[in-house]
Amino acid sequence: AEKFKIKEILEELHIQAMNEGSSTGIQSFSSGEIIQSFSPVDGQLIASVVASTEADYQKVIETAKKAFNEFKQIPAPKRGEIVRQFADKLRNKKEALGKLVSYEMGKSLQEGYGEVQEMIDICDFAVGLSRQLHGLTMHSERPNHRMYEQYHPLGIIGIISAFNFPVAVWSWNAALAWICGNVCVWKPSEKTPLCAIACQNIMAEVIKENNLPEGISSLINGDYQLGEYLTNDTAIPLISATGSTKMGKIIAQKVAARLGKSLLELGGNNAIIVTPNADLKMTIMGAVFGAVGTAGQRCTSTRRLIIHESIFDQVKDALQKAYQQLRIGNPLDENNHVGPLIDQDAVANYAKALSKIVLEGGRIVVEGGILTGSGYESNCYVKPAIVIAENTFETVQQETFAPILYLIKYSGDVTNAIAIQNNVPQGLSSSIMTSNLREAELFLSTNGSDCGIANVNIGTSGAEIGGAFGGEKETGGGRESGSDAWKIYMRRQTNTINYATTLPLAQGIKFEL
Ligand code: UN1
Repeated sequence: AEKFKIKEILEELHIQAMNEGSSTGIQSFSSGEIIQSFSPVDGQLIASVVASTEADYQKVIETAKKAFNEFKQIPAPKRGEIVRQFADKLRNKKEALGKLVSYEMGKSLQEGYGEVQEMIDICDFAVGLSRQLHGLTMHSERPNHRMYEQYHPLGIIGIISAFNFPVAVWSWNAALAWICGNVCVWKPSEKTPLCAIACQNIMAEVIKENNLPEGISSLINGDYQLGEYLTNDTAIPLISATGSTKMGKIIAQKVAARLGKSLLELGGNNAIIVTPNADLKMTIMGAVFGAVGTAGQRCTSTRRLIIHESIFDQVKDALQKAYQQLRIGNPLDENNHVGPLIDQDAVANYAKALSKIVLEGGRIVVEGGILTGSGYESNCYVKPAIVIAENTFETVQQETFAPILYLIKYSGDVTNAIAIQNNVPQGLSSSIMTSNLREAELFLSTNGSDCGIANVNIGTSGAEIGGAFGGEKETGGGRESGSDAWKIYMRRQTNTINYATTLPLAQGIKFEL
């Protein structure tokens, strides 16, 4: 394997982290506390970043306001051209940015590149969309009247993103927000500030090369306090936030209190139903990737397998075998399947969930544990675990961001499995493994999965950008990325035009002077 040189990668991405906590596209500044970014891969300090203060925040917002007044005048297809140029640069930087994602966040190199690919894909989608921000034309009930609707930009979009997808989730929001004529202020996770600086630097080049107003894309680094400035600020009409349900509930209430809009993408508790008609080879592949990919730190990670009793032991044995083959270690080494958790807090949460579920009556099938010694110096590496559990256990009802898979038995027909699948507070992703048409269609029907994502013969994670992404219940209800998710980044206006010489009223009301 080629040697990994972080210095060269930081250089290629123009990261001089110390003074780059805040950035308005051209200027970088910051005067707050120091955030140190440690790699969970080897525990090394990668770089330090100076966080933004409230004064820095105010400066960012003033710049963003000015930028919006200019940017909204640019025709949407021209804004699409800006996003096209951004995607071009991402294609050139895919390797460096993918490596930084992998090193700062800890996901496998393949998944790091995959995340950058997701950015490129959403940009392509947004470019096409920039010529398709369609509204409808309606027939007026009055003669010689025309009625139609149009979509206008909203303003400054606040984007709060999580550590687990440190670059892709921002780009789903930013690419759409930009083609819609908005400007963006990004508050990334304080666990992955360098990935954010790298993305901001790439977009800053596009801004400079096109002589666009600074402030189309801004970055503020720091802790939850900066997120609060955004959520409380009436200058921000839309907050798009990805993270825990706990965080989402706080944001939702704060934004609602000022009648702002929010787009929330929160916790999942995703299940695969395995019926007697499942293709077991596909099931094992889908379940193992879903449970241990990104070390179980995707909001779409597979947490639960709901297996029919007639094949329960067979599936369990096959999973045990598959887990024996998993290689845990440095995610930059492409021979490894499972990398580290993000930090030692995450390791503690993993350990807590495993000891609690045993007290609740869970039976360990594949033992977990924290890895130490050579190659595991960061103390962030854990063994993926499998536990036979009941859906009603408290631990099973909660999302633990770690590679723990719960096996749950069902009997009778698939309606029982669907009831178990829906019986959790979260509603993000779900899937069924079956080649039986009736089971599959029932699962997708109104009596089926209550999640925002429902798949057949595919695992719960790894959604494409073309569909709307998000979920119901405690997942927060937001939809981002594909389909018509762009509409939330715009305000809809209904226009009625009278080209008659009289003034007829709607509903046939007569009013004469
Ligand atoms: C997330 O974990 O926040 O469907 C996003 C997937 C990815 C996105 C996950 N495309 O797993």
